[in-house]
Amino acid sequence: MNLIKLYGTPRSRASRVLWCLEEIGVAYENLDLKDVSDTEKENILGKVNPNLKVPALDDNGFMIFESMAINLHLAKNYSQTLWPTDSNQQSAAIQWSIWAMTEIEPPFVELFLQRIILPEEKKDPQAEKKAIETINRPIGVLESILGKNDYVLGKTFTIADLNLVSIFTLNDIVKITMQDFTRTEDWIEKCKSRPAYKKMAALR
Ligand SMILES: N[C@@H](CCC(=O)N[C@@H](CS)C(=O)NCC(=O)O)C(=O)O
Repeated sequence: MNLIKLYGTPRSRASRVLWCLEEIGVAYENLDLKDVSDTEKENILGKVNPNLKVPALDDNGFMIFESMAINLHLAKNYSQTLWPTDSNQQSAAIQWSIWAMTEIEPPFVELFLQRIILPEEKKDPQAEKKAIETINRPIGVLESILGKNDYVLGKTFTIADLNLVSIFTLNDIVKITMQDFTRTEDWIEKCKSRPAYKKMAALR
């Protein structure tokens, strides 16, 4: 029997994996771990991810952590559509997933700190300005790709879109202006209108 266990509350980066699992349609169990003690966390999560962070996945005894890596693993092993058949396209899916984590997520996290988390007296307008400048260039790169393609890798929705958009959902909270990036904005909305995304969003 297939036994996939996802560790992490839907109100965390585990939402990325929930979206992927819903796209694939495979049976899974979600262990929230929201209200567990540190000792319980160590005992339960520690066996899957010794970093004690979520998401983490137990795929029939194979333990894997890091949200993007988990999603690439799931797409590769369980989906005929999310994982491209062409080897170069597979590499491109990995490229965009790493790019999302390294070029897009950090400035969004900085903006989340500056705009949402920090108290007024700790806010740093320079850091906020820098984060916006930092993120605009890579979004421009995406904008030009989406001028040629419906989705990042071409005509169909793949794991590259899912991983990218799952990071762009941070903009639901930090709300940078997308006026120069209308194709990117439309693509984000198109991906978020998918039934699997909506199922995940309802779990949050
Ligand atoms: N790069 C990791 C980040 C994981 C991460 O920081 N997860 C947060 C929740 S969104 C967490 O587990 N925080 C708990 C902690 O830091 O103790 C990934 O994408 O999976």
